[in-house]
Amino acid sequence: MSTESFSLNRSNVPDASEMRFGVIVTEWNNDITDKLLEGTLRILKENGAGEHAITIMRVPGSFELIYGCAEMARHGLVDAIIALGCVIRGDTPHFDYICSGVTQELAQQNTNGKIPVINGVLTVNTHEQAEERAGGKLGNKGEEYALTAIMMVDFAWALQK
Ligand code: DLZ
Repeated sequence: MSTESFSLNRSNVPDASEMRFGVIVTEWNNDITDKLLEGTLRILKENGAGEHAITIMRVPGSFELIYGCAEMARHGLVDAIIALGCVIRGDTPHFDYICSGVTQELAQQNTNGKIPVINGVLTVNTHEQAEERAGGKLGNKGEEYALTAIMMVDFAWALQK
């Protein structure tokens, strides 16, 4: 199944009114990441998250999401972090290094850290593919990242009961 035909079930989303979220957004490709942010905020708020419960911070590029997420988690003020970035393939191997570095490091943070870190980094071949996924014909992936964050906080809290 293509990932493009997959979507999360939106009918039974946990209440997010007591949840606190960190959203870290890259300046690189900010025409795309700002749209991902819009989608993320829309869904967090639609499901009850208050304005005051969402901390938004910016970092230069996707590589800096690693440090940003680790530091935000260390401060312990949020229940989940959503990392929003967009890496577009260029003419050099830089794309591969950034993508694998960010993916591995965010995975490590999920394994070793105390809160879920949602990988909201689009990795695409062209700017057009990014636009399609940031409010274009394939929807806004920021919405999926928000739903995922809510579901993972609910998961974590269910284990604490
Ligand atoms: C350097 C770079 C390049 C070429 N492309 C992107 C990109 O498409 N998306 C992105 O988020 N960041 C890019 N960067 C910047 C790196 O993520 C990082 O900011 C620098 O390598 C400095 O650590």
